[in-house]
Amino acid sequence: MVNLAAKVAGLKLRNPTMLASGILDETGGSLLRVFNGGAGAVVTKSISLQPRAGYSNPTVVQLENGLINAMGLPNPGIEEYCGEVRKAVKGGAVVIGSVFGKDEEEYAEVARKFETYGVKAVELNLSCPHAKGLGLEIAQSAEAIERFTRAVKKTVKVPVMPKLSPNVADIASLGKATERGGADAIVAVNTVKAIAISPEMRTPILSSKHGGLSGPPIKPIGLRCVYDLYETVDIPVIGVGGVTTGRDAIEYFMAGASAVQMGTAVWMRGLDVFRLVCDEIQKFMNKEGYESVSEIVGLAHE
Ligand code: RRO
Repeated sequence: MVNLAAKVAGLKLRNPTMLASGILDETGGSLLRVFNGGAGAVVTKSISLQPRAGYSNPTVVQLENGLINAMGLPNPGIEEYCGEVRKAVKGGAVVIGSVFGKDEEEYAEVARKFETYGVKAVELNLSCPHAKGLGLEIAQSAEAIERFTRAVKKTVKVPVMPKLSPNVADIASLGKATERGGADAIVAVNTVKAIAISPEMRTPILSSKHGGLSGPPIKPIGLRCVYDLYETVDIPVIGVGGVTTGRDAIEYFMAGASAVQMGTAVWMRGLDVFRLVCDEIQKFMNKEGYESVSEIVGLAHE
């Protein structure tokens, strides 16, 4: 009998799939729909202390097999978002709050508020690929990653999970920095810095020019990051980047991920994707004679 239950950094999940931050996570209702659709946990939109308008359109480019986005971190601010989190928590969802800010005090304050609203963990977005001063600069600095992680760890009791960028020279050394800051798990990875050009307009399509690529084209990059982190850190890794099928999830588990997140896959396969992927994972495990996900984690390293 295959058991899909997973435990990541003390967080108990009915299955090892999560909704990635940035999609269908604006309201408590949509978070609940995704959770009731089969996700093991749902990660909120990235939220800051003050509201942010985000960029003007166009903010998303659809590719054949993926997306490039530059939303610009739009969010209503943590206090306004409170009702949405509480609604999802009250409805029974396992909610993880995604946090960003301009300095470590802001990260700590937003995380603290999320905790009082009932989230089971906080994800620190240290990795938005295109927002000046709010992501990539932090994502490339081991010193900043350690400092921001430590500030949040000192403030909340729930598990703290920094989300790292693939747009760096050596992700493993940044993983070590999260560990020194006291992180409970690492989420790897955010989107890959990219650009889309319109030949007719002779200009980049996104209003902010640069954006973040997600979906199947980045799976090998995400897998490499998880593989390298697993070799280097002693805390669990949660894999994100191009997971669309159960087979993709298995590849991430074997690279070293204890759970996976999906975002673009919801756009590709619909809300049922969590149930479908869980069924596909289960079928593979049955066929190969595995009984629990933890048996598979890191197998590609042996
Ligand atoms: O809002 C965004 O444009 C955005 C964020 Br916060 C992020 O972390 N990653 C991304 O691809 N887009």
